[in-house]
Amino acid sequence: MIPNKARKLRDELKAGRTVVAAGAHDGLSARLVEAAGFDAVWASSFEISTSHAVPDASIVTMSEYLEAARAMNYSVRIPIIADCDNGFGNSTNVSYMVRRYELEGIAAVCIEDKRFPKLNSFIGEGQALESVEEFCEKIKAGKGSQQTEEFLLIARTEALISGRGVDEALRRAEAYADAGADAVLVHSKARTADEVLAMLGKWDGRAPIVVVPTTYYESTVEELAAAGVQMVIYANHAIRAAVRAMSTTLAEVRERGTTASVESRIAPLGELFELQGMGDVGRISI
Ligand code: SPV
Ligand code: MG
Repeated sequence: MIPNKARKLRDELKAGRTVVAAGAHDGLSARLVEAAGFDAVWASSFEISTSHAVPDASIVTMSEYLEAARAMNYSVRIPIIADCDNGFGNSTNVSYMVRRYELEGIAAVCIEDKRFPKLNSFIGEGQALESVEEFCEKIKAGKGSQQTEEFLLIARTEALISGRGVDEALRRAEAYADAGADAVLVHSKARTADEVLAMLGKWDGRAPIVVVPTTYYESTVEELAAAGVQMVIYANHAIRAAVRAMSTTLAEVRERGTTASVESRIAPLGELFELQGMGDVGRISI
């Protein structure tokens, strides 16, 4: 039976559990996220852009993002939360986007209030945001377009990222929840969780709060959950680990003219066959 992943995600949030997700960019990385025991996969625009070797700057198209999310969804049983930048345009684009992602079995989409073309949140200062009204129209358009009641739309505010402060983040989060968002992602690039915790201290719980502790990495899931966070996303660690491992290995092989010194450090072929699911096709003999 095809699992209802959106229902699963929705039920976990409703039950008050803290969902822990990790970023991925393809079927393999999604499968590794699942194997490590995460509750959900974040189909990260940063990771998918990096995997195409292009900037995370609205360069990858919706079709390419969707194709990557489909590959992830096919390879795991846990829900996919698709990072959809700012919805690829206006309310009409968001409506179309929601229909396409939902049809492919993606559990949730996340749209952010930055203006198109967006830049990754860690680039520059004071990126331009859409008005609250404009962004609420997008949320309403997205929610009005979904065909099932389970599908989730997460609204992300970049108020803290763009230096507008906790009160503006709170004002936007409240408006987005009232416009129908199923959860609100409050992003921050501060070195500590202080501004996120300040915002949470004023939050009345009208929707679950999602955070991405890339820069405040000393905060644990336990601490964030105790402050009321309902979803923690480790957005980019898989691809950062992969880049370091790939470049170190390739440099060593090129320098030494043999793979002998790296063999014990890299995954054996059998492990990759397991990840492929080759066991379903034929006997693994390596
Ligand atoms: C992503 O993973 O693409 C995100 C999170 O949007 S961040 O890179 O922190 O903006
Ligand atoms: Mg992104």
